[in-house]
Amino acid sequence: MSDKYAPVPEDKFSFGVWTVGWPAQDVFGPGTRAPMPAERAVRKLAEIGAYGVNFHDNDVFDFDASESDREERIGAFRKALEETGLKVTTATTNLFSHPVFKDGAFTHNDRDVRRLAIAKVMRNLDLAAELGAKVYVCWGGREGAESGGAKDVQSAMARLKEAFDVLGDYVTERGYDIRFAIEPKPNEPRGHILLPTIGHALAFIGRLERPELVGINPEVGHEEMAGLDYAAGVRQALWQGKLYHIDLNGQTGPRYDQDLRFGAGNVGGAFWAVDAVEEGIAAGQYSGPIHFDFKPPRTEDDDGVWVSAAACMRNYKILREKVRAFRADPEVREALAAARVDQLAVPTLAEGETAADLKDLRVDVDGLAAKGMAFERLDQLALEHLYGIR
Ligand SMILES: [Mn+2]
Repeated sequence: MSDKYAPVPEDKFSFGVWTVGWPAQDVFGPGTRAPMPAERAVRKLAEIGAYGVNFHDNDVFDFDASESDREERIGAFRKALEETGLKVTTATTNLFSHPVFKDGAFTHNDRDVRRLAIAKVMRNLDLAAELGAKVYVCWGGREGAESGGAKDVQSAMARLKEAFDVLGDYVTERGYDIRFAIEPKPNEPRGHILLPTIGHALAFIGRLERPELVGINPEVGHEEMAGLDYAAGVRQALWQGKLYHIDLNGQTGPRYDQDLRFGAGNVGGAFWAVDAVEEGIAAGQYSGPIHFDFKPPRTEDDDGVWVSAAACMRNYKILREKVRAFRADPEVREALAAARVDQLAVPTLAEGETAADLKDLRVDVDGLAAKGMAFERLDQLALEHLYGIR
């Protein structure tokens, strides 16, 4: 459709190959759709207007592919990329599907599995660099446990740090222009996952030998599964210079990982997510792709897959328009000022003041306490923009 919500390359919309390619198997039943080779995902995504893709090694070739099969599958993937002009914005490793990773990868209790995991990432980093990926996502899907005694968490953190340090050395020695983005998730498939939230991941990165090489890839649904505010997490990551990638999708509150198309589920959260991401882009703090990591529901056939993928991009552009209109609305600006939002940017102490200057502070406590914050008017304006009546 050629309308103002149709995707254009400047939007930098990208998708995981595994999103549209998911055959829709779940805990209660087998897949309802045919497996999709990576090259078909690339061609169809290009057709609906995407800019780029992210891929796991095993989205392209099987875990146990022979060398010749691996080369053949990569060749078909590369050919589709070249013919469509789709970019590889991002790459990642499947460290969770094969039974060998049942207890995780970098933090598996068995050292041999940990060594295998690091080697698997290094091999796909070579391919990622060759295909032009700038970000390497690390989702520790099975780095965790179901029970308290199963995992020595302090040792697990040390092994996680070791893995990121080794991988940081590897990309540096190879001269790859690649940075890592840790993707937090609180649970599923493990009962509890290490680095469960944006905050845990940001704190962990500070302990690494090359922290500048590692940021985060926050996912809407993963934060909302933990009852957290995605937009606030994105903004803290921006403030810390650590938003290296984003995974957008939809979620309805704390429950299983729904992976709905972006814009579905928590609609208000999606509005503020776009507001936060666009703020980062405008400030030059985020320049990565607008990436979608969702799953077309098991109810959908192949047509439904592409309807839901196109809807992710369309919903982002609809919400971006609404966010821009909200920010440009004179009444909103007035409401923001009335709510004293702008005053938070003013340092609490004046230049030259020290803590001592606050010792004998006198303020009008009763007056300040009595004054309303006027947030309801501000939020109603946001809702009216979102509801489409302003
Ligand atoms: Mn994700």
